[in-house]
Amino acid sequence: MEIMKFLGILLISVLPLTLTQLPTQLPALSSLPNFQVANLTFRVIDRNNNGIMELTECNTSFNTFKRYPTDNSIARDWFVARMVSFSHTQTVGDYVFTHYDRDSDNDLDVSDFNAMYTLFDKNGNGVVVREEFIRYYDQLLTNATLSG
Ligand SMILES: [Ca+2]
Ligand SMILES: [Ca+2]
Ligand SMILES: [Ca+2]
Repeated sequence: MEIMKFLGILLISVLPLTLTQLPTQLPALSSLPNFQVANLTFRVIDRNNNGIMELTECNTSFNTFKRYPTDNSIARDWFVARMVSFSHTQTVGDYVFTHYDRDSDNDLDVSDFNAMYTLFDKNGNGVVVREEFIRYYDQLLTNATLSG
């Protein structure tokens, strides 16, 4: 009896936390259309939520993919594993890595991300706005999916 009461109290104290966490939880990316995945990805990268992906935000995103904070680069295996942990398929992770690795040295570093930034910036005005990123990433994911 005591244990049931304890569990009841535990449930009541944990429940509000679970409920407030639910809306921010991302659905499995593999179940969503690429356009929506691109949209969600932009929302994660655009930390100050101003509709622009600043180069600093691009670099912050690069840092979150590092295995250790002191690393200067990201190896293919680690990058693909991270993509899979976000419920992308292995094929998509591999394709995106190959695309991001602009100098094809099988390592992602900040120069690759800077080069990616100029690719995202379709109109070449020095900033990447939401629409530019979403269009680019949507197409990249579509190509990646087709590659498998
Ligand atoms: Ca921003
Ligand atoms: Ca590289
Ligand atoms: Ca632009």
